[in-house]
Amino acid sequence: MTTSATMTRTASRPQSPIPSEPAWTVDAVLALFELPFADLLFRAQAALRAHFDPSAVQRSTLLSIKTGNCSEDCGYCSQSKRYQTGLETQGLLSTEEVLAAAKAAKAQGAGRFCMGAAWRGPKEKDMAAVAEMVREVKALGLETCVTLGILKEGQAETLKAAGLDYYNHNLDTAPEYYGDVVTTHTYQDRLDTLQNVRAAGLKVCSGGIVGLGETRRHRAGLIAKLANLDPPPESVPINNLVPIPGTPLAGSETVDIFEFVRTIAAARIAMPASYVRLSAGREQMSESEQALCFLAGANSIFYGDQLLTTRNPRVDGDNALFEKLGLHGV
Ligand code: SAM
Ligand code: DTB
Ligand code: SF4
Repeated sequence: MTTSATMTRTASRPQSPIPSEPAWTVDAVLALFELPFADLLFRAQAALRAHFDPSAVQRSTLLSIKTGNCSEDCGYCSQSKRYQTGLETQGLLSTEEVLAAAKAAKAQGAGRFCMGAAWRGPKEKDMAAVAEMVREVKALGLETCVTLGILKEGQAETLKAAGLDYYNHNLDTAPEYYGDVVTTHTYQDRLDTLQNVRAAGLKVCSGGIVGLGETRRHRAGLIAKLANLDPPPESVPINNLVPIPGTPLAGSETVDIFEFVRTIAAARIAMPASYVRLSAGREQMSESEQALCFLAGANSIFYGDQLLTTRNPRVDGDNALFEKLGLHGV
């Protein structure tokens, strides 16, 4: 090929890449919500089966490594210092305390151990301690996840170097509703942290909450936003609000269980290759309601008697439910 031919070809290319259309519009996700329930669940099961063993459920155990006294004003959260929730606060746990909990989680069958801190974001002085926890939990043979809030430049890399697998940072709701839920940080802050996490080579865990007083369109907007991340999060926790007395959103209207199941199904269809986690709120659900969530494509749970500051179903109850449904934990 001659030089001039090469040059002609190069010159005919667009100067900058054409931005690709988002894969999912809010209207397209909304159309999923509006399908007849059986059609929606059928499509969700098909999406699950195209990518996963439909009987395998990923299990993560949570531990709050620093509890309460948080500067942020997230309107659903027991841990904000702005609300009188009666929560007992606790400074950063020692690595020994964390390791004891991680060993117990492993013995119960968890595959991943998730450590959560009630921070706006970690201070530099906290990073060495958290990195040590990650290193030692990883050495037990568990996958590691932390959720520490907004990360500054370089912090995601420090966590990656310590052996971190996943960083959890939820978008929580649609962009246009976020300001009704939190005012002390922005949606863009959340997106920037997810970008830092990705750039450091970590896997992303990001989802949201149903029951914050949002509309169906907001729920569709959250899912579209998550699905259009490039790539989508590997793990998508869908939380049902656990109402915390004393928080501004505690009195939000409860979302009907079928609407919650529809949210799970829409997440499964829009992000077919991601783990969709039936997250907070399981304690308030019957076995049949949880079974519907699994039929709708949920293939991950929080496993262990405690979430961060609230209760989760007991492990023996979960084991019995898995037995009845023919599910197996991974
Ligand atoms: N401070 C960090 C942050 O905000 O990212 C990490 C911990 S924060 C408690 C993690 C997530 O837990 C929130 O983004 C939210 O999705 C979920 N969450 C907190 N309180 C909840 C509640 N009462 N009901 C349901 N989900 C809740
Ligand atoms: C997520 O999406 N849910 C978890 C985890 N990521 C950190 C937290 C749920 C918290 C529920 C309320 C509580 O126990 O404080
Ligand atoms: Fe703090 Fe996280 Fe709770 Fe918001 S959700 S108040 S940042 S602990």
